[in-house]
Amino acid sequence: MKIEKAVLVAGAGISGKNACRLLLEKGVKAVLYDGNTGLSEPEIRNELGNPDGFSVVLGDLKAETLAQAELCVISPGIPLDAPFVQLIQAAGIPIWSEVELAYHVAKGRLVAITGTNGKTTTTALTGKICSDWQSSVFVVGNIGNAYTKEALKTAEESITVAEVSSFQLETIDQFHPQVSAILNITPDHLNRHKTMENYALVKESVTKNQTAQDVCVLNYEDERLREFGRQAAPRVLFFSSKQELSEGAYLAGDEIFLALDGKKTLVCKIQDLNLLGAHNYENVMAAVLIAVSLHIPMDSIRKSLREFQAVEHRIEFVEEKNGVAYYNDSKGTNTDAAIQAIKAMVRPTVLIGGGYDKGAEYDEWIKAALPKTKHLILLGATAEKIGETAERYHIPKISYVENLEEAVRLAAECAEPGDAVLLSPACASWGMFPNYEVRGRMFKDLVRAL
Ligand code: UMA
Repeated sequence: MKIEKAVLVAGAGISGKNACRLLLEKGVKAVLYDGNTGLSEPEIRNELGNPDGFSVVLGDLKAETLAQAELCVISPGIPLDAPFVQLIQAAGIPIWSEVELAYHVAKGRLVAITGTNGKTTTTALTGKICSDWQSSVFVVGNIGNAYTKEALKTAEESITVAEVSSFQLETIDQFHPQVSAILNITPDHLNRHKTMENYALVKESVTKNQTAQDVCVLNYEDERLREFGRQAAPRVLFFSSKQELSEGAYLAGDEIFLALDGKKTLVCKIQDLNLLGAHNYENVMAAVLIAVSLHIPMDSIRKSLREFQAVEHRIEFVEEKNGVAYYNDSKGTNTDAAIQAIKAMVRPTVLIGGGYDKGAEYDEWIKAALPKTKHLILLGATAEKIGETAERYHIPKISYVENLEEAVRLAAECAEPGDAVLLSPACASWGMFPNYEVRGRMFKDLVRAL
């Protein structure tokens, strides 16, 4: 990376601040820009240790700031059609994703996991399998730990396991994982990517620099990915939760098998895992295929699989109160994830949903919820739209509340012993909460305080 002028880093969140730290450590000047004038410049400077060669610009992006920059590193939350991004593009300044910047300085092997759902669980599980096997492992990306925070700590023997979102992939250039995985592609973030085709192409671009020496793990049951696998450049390894494959990983009854190079191996029984639901067995199969591609021995993989616990906010059991089981699925931020969560419920369920409006349709989710949901409690910007859909499908009871406190109170009042209460919003938390983690933790606190 040869930079003579400065790098303009857009977005002063986790990605932007860590990108600046990395640049400054490499002796490159950084200008951190954020549209939010409510942020405090001295606070940001302090947080970064008041370094030389660093400035902060808030509010409007001016021509003199643009003139200082020869590269822009963009945070994933910033859409490329934001007016200030158009100015950067018009000035001919190349735009790199924050993960692209990290990739340029990182060493060792890179695993990049994407897909609409399951990527956090698969990334966490793959990270555990890798770190149980060797010491230098970094788990980064959309999971909440910026890749730029860890990239300079990596060495030739390191493995970096990155969860990458479509937002992060939109502006990659040379980003080149040795092993990639696309777990599934179902509608999400369509307000940003506009069409399903665009969204799918962005996800598939995780393989764009891969060659025949690399591996891409794909879901055989996703028709688009099955087709994509036929013409992808890297070696493709499929997994299937529905049928036996001659090459790849598959679920048969309650057993997961690996078929590779003409040899069939029993990986584990689903009873050996601490994970619930068919989608989780897919995540396990993806992690196993990634791990064998990294030449981690099966005995070590098996031990890690047995020890792994579900990630926070993903169909996470909170507590049983008065015979009612409470589950936190705050990470169910789209309808597909929420469908998996309601399908995993084995009791009559009081379902809490609604949140930020990403322009989704709720029919499929409500249809999946119908057999189990006795009461639907809605909040947030999408409450009314979901409510209208739920009425069309005759969900037995629908209530509207102002906030999560009220939702938990009402759920506790109407749930009976033997029921479940599930927070699985099918929507992002934005608008009411800074992120799904804050929403999930608040839900757990409210449940524990009942
Ligand atoms: N901003 C602007 N102008 C804009 C939009 C945003 O200046 O038009 C500024 C905001 O004022 C704010 C900053 O950008 O100060 C925030 O940047 P960001 O939204 O990219 O947030 P980060 O803190 O950098 O977190 C990002 C990811 N966030 C998003 O993609 C929205 C985190 O994923 C990720 O964990 C983190 O980088 C580290 O890699 C979160 C997420 O919600 C969990 N991801 C989406 C999802 O999983 O569905 C994709």
